[in-house]
Amino acid sequence: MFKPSNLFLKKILMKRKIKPKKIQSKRQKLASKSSLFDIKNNELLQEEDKDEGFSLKCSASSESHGVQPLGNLYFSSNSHNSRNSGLGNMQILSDELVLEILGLLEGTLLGVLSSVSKSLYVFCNHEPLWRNLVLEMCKDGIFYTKSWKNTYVRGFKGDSFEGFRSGLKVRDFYSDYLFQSWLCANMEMKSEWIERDNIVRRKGISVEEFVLEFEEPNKPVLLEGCLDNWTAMQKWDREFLTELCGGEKFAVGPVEMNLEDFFRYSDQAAEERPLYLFDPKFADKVPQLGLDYRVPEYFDEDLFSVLGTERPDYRWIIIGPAGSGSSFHIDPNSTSAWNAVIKGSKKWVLFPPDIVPPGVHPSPDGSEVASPVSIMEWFMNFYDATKSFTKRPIECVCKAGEVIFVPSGWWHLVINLEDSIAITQNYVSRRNLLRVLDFLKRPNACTLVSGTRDRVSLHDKFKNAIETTFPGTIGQLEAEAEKKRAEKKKPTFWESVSDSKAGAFKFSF
Ligand SMILES: O=C(O)CCC(=O)C(=O)O
Repeated sequence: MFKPSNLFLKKILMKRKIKPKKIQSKRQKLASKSSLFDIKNNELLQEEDKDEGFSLKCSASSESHGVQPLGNLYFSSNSHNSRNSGLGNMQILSDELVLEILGLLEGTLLGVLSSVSKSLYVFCNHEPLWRNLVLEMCKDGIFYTKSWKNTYVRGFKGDSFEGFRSGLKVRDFYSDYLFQSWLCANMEMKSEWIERDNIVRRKGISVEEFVLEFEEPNKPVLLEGCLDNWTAMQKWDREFLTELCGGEKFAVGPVEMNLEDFFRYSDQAAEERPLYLFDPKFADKVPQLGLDYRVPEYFDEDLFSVLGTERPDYRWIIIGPAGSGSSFHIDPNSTSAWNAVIKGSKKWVLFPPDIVPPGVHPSPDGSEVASPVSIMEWFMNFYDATKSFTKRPIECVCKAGEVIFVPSGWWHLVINLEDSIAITQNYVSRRNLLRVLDFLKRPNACTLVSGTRDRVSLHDKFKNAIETTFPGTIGQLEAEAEKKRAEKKKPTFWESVSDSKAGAFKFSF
């Protein structure tokens, strides 16, 4: 079916002197915003809304191979899209489908196919295809150089391989999907996405205040000044960590990398979803890492510890380049979390449990709570929508030395604004114990529970261990919760004296 691009619609509507309505999908919206992209000058020219411009990173790669957004096709003199002619019968497939098919091929075949036509050259050089090949091939170490394709070929040819010369530019290739992918990898965060800061900040509050104001009502807070005594704050930087950890390998997505290799990758990474080091076993691997920080006193209660070595994963070291981060998700097992920034800074966007962020579609059974949309794509296509929400998200930039409290069930998205190092821990305290037990008891616990192999029996094991270690606690919490529920239901004085339907007093004389 012919789908007119947004720019095309705009032109027709302008001719008819009708203002275009917001009829476009989010992806089309992006395509229209960037439809005046001048690929030669690497700059975005704005037609109308000056504030809607994007700027590219200084390091922006020229590996776009000349791909332009579809809207530009309507400015071209010959209306020829080499994307289609070079795909032959495959041109009816969407870009995503073409890439999915190419994703079934191994590197040599991709290389051969890339010489068949200009179009296949562009598709076969799509970096995520090569990234997947490298990640599949090198489970235990990656020597990243220049690009994923380069890294793949170097893996076979060895150090003598000097690398590809810069890529070819293809004329008249228009594709919103490939253009957006390149743009997301190479654009800067806009200042308006970073600036909004409406989180409550506290310094030096007591544990009781924290519990009363934030943990009990399940509200986020940014805590300042509670990492001052951390050795990690003074010592941790990439040189120190590389030296301390030696050749030890850490979990980086589906692979394991040592820090030297990971930092080499970080320095060159320019992609939509940069690799992120996220390791739950860091303190077993390098015990000194676990000794260089101390859990802030607000989070001392850690009820999962009653399970000893059988507890689900609960703490992670997180290291990533600017642009890396975590797309929208809810934390595992209904736990709450704290996240302490040691180096760098992180932009946070949080939505309460009753509001699903725009662009996120959790599965009905709750087993899939992660967002398929990349972080950059979310900011480009969905951030604006939150401006009209009556309940706007909580936002902030968490800097080195600061800790954010992420309450149970809150959706959150995080992007590193600089190269960052952080520690995060998920925990259960008396304030969220009942929520966690409820979660572990759900009928589909085998798909919901995470961080442990023993998903189905975790509920019973945890409940029994709590009963043994803190007898009566669960019963007491249940009684308190019941009392609160009853209080909520109890009519207020005004409700009891007024007729809610008529809005008039019940008194009669
Ligand atoms: O990327 C980050 O630092 C945030 C991590 C996070 O959201 C999490 O651990 O749930």
